[in-house]
Amino acid sequence: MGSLDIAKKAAAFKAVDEYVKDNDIIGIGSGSTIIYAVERLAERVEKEHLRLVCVPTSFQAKQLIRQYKLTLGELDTHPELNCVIDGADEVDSNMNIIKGGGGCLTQEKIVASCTERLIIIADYTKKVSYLGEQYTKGVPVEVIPLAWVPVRKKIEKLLGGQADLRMAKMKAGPVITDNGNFILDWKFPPSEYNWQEVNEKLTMIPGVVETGLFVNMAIQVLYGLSDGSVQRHI
Ligand code: ABF
Repeated sequence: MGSLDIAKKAAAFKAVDEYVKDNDIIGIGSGSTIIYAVERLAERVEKEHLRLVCVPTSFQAKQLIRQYKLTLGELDTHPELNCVIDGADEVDSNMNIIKGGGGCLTQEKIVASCTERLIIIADYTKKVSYLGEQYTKGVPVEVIPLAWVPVRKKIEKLLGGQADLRMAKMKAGPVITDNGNFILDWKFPPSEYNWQEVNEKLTMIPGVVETGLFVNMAIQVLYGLSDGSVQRHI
């Protein structure tokens, strides 16, 4: 196993061991790190006979829950979650987070809003002092398809930078989210941002569904290191 995977697994296992208990309703994030969390949940269910309900944040998460034979729940029946475990693309020193590199930002944010305990799991490369330091793809913004051009123009006029339509591999067409929408990746100019304000400005634009900026949402970020140890954000 490579050092990145050792780090992802360490963070994921730690989160499940520390934050999950019997009878919990757990939100399951998306991405590659979350796969290790689901693996650990399944191990604990088998060994400790935990009774858990898992609420997915994406099609991928739903498939994982099924694959590992965990109990699948939904927000209709479980609108309050004991905790949500999810990954991230980048986390700054104030725990402002960019998510949505994998395209699942809207459902991830909805599910995260249904708990008081959003726990982010990430490998050590995701920890930065300011957003944009390492992750150069920008802030993902999910948009209603018919609005993508006006939304792009408005973002660029309001905030500067460049908002690019995310394309599928081989430029086969735009990436379509689980909700049937497009994604603009807003490459923001270097500046000192108030990310809460930026998020509000973006979400006020008609046609914007949600952004990948998670501000004041996570209560903890666990960073896995290459030696298998885990560093806490706070
Ligand atoms: C999801 O998966 C996303 O919000 C984020 O874009 C990505 C992180 O993936 P990984 O765990 O593979 O780095 O959590």
